[in-house]
Amino acid sequence: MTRTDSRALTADELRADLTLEQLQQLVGLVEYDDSRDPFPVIGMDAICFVVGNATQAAAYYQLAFGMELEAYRGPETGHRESKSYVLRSGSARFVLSGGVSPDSPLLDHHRAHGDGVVDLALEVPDVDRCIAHARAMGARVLEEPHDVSDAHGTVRVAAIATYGETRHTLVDRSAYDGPYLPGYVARRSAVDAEFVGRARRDQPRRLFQAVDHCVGNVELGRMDEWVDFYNRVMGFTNMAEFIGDDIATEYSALMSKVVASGNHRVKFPLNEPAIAKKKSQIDEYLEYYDGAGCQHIALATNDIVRTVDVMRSRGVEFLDTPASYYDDPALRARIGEVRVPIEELKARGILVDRDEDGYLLQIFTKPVGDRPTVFYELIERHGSLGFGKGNFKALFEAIEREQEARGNL
Ligand code: TYF
Ligand code: FE
Repeated sequence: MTRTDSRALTADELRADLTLEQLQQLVGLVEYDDSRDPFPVIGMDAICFVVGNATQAAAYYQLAFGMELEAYRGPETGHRESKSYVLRSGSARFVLSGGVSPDSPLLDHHRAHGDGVVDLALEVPDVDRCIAHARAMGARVLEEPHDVSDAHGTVRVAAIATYGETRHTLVDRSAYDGPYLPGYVARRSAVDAEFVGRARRDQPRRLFQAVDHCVGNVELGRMDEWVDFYNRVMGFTNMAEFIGDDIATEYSALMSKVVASGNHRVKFPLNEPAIAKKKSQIDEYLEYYDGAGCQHIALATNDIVRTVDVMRSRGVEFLDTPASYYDDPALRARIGEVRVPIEELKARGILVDRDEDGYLLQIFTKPVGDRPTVFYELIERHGSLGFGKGNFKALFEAIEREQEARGNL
């Protein structure tokens, strides 16, 4: 069956106010035949972080990123070991966890890696089918399929290992209508509505609507192994965009390939360091994260200008782009007309790229934690299914200026 019907929407998107057309435009979905997919994926279920202080991180993501608190689990709900806050913006869900009891394993994770992504959880229609395929293809199964239930219903979950200490939890929540997962309680934002993108039309709009892609950094020479893992174990296909040897040695100091789930709802670029003139930004990440891990999360917005202005006004720092980027006649000619006057983009450092399918606007934050590891991208797509290939040079130069300021270049 070829489909782009409502079954392709996650349970959360069905509840949110996004149409399928809006989502297709935002994250670039394709039509595909799910009966031939050995590992059907509906979409991202959650991005789960371990942080040093989940209570304060939850406030940061509400105040600066305009996310809404929707669920909680912690000592007050009978879970004495750790605290977890579940935040939402459109279909994007973040879960922030921190250790409470001194023997919490989350504290060991944090000691090694600092704030980081532990789980790129996927919503799937059939957990058992995915795990059977993954196991047959040699995946490391971290959690066998099992049911978790409460008065709101039953969720079936399992987990497989990916790069570093990162995992993919697989979630079938089709028989559940409670807050996040059984064991969590509903909890609303106490912060002023001014800061939080409410779902109601008479309140301020949210700052982003979906997760566009999640990037992994892996060790030198291991990118192809992980591409192969996503191909074999999870049935992901390779997307056209990649950074090969040629670009790597010229300026980027990294190599990159992109894999995507059958419906393209989930896109995972994978980077490895390249031996280039300068110390790779990927090596800097691997050193400070103490291994492979998630490097950046791209958030899809339909108004990047407003999102950047609001986030900046709330203290989020973005990489700056030199004026020369916008004054380059070759760039001007290539990008042509875009939704926003170029002066507006220049004033904010928003990058533009165009390919045969359309264009995209994008901008990158500086690392959001203490270590030079995890950062965010904001992306507004208008047809382009790429990742901003035309911006790699300007972007990597901006990243290297930061690396240099940290004394790591
Ligand atoms: O996700 C991407 O491929 C783009 C470009 O260290 C990129 O956002 C690639 C590597 C990197 C930063 C950005
Ligand atoms: Fe990206």
